[in-house]
Amino acid sequence: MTKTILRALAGETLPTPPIWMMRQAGRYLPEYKATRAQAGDFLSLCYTPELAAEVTLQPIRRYGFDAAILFADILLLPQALGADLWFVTGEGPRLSTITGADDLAKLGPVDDIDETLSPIYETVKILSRDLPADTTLIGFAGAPWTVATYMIAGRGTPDQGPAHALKDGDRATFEALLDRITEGTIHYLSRQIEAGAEVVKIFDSWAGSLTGADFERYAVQPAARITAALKARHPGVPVIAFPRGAGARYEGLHAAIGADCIAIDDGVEAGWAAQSVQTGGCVQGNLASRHMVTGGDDLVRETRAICEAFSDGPHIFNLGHGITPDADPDNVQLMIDTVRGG
Ligand code: 1CP
Repeated sequence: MTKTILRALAGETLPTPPIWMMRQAGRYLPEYKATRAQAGDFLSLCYTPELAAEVTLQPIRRYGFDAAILFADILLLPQALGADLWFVTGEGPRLSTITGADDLAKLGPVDDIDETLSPIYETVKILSRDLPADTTLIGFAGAPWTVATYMIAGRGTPDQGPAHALKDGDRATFEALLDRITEGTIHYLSRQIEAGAEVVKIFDSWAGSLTGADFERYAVQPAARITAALKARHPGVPVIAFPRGAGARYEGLHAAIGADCIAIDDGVEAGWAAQSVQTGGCVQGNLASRHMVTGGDDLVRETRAICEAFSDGPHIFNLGHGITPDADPDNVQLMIDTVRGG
């Protein structure tokens, strides 16, 4: 096994951590904006395999990252399950809402999702053919809780209020929705693996708003169920889990989820994470995305500090969350040079 990302995920401590970046294909890159304009709109970009593969490859060509992440979105699965989905330019995603059992009953079966999602599998196939031999291909999906927050509210929300309200007010409908998304995610990620994804990542961007027993029930357990099902069907394919905002609850998550790698945000200190999280397996993340905007000495110092903190165990260098559209592409190069050159 020569790919550095796969070696780190298998638990190897490497002298230089492999590197990729959340949202590495995105609006901070002029070449992304050009291809997106060619596609017309964001969803057409996602569903046109040649163009989705092209934007996935752009940051690999420019920077030589060790991994490429499939270009798609976590909200394509809800659309495949029958939700209406559209994107309002400058604002973000909009979906039909789920406020009770009647709305849930309108969703379609998991068996039908490939009718919508087959172009995504085609993108994966193109990428597994066209990526450089040493670049790892990562597939992904949203975690059930995070996907549910968008399906319930019909949009992104600062506090996930509508999802918490359904959970606390109509638990049966909420749990049935989570189950449907969990089953859909297992199917969707299995198909990505069959098409050529070598690693899969589960994005739980809003895990941090789950408190008490809800964190275990609705963040940990669904991720564990997805991971176990994938491991049964595709032994040897590593899983990265990203329960963003978990704080002290990051401790023990490798074992609780069964994941090969836990991605951590920038809300925890790297030294603490090395002691408390990395002891369970590979870690990834932690550099604040704002350094890609501000650059300079702070970026170099923080990048070195993270590499140093995680140098005694398996580590993949990454940001704590996605790069933002106002980032400077030169700062990304500075981060990479710092990781690779010291
Ligand atoms: O205008 C544009 O070009 C759209 C911006 C954009 C992009 C580039 C969206 C809309 N999605 C994406 C791609 C995307 N989304 C990827 C591709 C691969 C890569 O990382 O390079 C991935 C992995 C995602 C995942 C995703 N989508 C998450 C989880 C990760 C995270 O950032 O927390 C979430 C929450 C979404 C929903 C979504 N899609 C797009 C936006 C703007 C949002 C957030 C909406 C909100 O909460 O308000």
